[in-house]
Amino acid sequence: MRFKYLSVAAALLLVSGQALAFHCPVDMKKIDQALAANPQLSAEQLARVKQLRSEGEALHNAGQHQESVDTLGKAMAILQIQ
Ligand SMILES: [Cu+2]
Repeated sequence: MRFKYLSVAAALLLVSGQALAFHCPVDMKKIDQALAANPQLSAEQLARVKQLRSEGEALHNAGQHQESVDTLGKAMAILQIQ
């Protein structure tokens, strides 16, 4: 019985991990689109967004999807997109 619950929990974790893995490229695309639309940001903000964007991509490529989503989320907050 216990094992059954554990395997369900493990399966849910796996699914949410895969959903996150899919989430990062979507966020990166949103950031790229926002950057391409000539956002009204200071030079410092723009540099920060680009830094967060590349950090997020590196984290995603390293399999650290939650960290990637968090990092990309900070860039999206600066860009004021969701
Ligand atoms: Cu990812």
